[in-house]
Amino acid sequence: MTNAPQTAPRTDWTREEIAALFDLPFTELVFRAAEVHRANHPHNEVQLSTLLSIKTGGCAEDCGYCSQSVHADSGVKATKLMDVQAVLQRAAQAADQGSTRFCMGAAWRNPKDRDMPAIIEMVKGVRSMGMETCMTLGMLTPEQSQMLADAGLDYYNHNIDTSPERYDQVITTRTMDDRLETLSNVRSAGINVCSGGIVGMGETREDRVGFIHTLATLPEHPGSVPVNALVPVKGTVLGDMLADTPLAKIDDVEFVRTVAVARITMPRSMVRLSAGRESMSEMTQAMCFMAGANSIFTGDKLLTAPNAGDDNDAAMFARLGIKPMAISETDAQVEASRMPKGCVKLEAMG
Ligand code: SAM
Ligand code: DTB
Ligand code: SF4
Repeated sequence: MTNAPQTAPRTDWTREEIAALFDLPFTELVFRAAEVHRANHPHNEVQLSTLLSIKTGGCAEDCGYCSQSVHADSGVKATKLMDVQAVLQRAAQAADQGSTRFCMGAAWRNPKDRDMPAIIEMVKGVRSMGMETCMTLGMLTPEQSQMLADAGLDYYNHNIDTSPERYDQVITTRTMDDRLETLSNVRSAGINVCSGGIVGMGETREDRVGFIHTLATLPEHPGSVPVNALVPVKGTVLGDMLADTPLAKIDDVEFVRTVAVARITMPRSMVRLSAGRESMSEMTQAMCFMAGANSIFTGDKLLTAPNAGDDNDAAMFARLGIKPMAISETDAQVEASRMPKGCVKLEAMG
């Protein structure tokens, strides 16, 4: 970190202010984002999270980007909820590879009460390995949020995905307000919120402004903000739309701008360069790190889509001089206070 004063988070951003950030000359925007990043986070350090799909496919929701929806013709097979021991084995492998957060995702509209005991065992088991835990299971009731909080869940991922105006063109089986209600339930239970969305779904600049505005004006900024680049999957509404209209694709400069605006408006949050890195050039990823992205998903696979892979990431980190972030830094300070005594801090990726 630099000696520059840390930027106090503001939750009163206006759309005009956010639009004006997007409109800045590119190098000015990235420069400002880098300043905010350095004042609030260790620079040249990127946090590593690992994803595991604990229940794949067969989801009743109709999210237009998702390979796991029953409404898509993507060829993804539906599976049952994984066995707890199998999940813990995968978490141990991730810890060995230097990952500090283990994110477990289920293709559900919401978890059923009968699923909760296994889910809770997964949270407790992963925490006992000294990793941070994250789950993304769809909508949660206040009671389910409290059960997960009591089990020690560190983060809950629940994305708002796009602007309020565009939401019903992407998903019709739930509303943005449903999404915000779950975020409120999670926050009230004392779990850290992880919420972001997807860019490159054919949305307008105004939608990207609305997307960031919604996140940056939540009662508290999410601890983590995943910025996904759409992975266009054949057989999904949006994957097929983009294949037919390539001009609707987002360009790399606009993607980096979105990361930079997220960094400036939510200075203390971890901004995660999430899905879509597999087809992103190293230079675009480097620009995202410059613009304040400080977290990635590691490994060869996201939930169903390919990811960059540990070897490629280790080589990229070496070339860029980036170090994996230890668990004790930045937002992990919050969870560190909740870690069971005697937990060992993880060594960085070798
Ligand atoms: N079912 C839960 C839910 O929707 O909240 C959890 C899993 S869901 C796959 C998690 C997030 O992954 C979505 O909210 C979306 O932002 C992201 N995602 C899904 N498919 C994607 C794709 N093809 N490209 C980029 N991001 C995607
Ligand atoms: C998030 O924002 N991105 C991750 C995580 N949260 C769960 C998921 C990305 C999924 C990419 C498409 C797939 O693997 O199917
Ligand atoms: Fe289901 Fe989540 Fe995919 Fe939507 S994004 S279809 S809720 S798994």
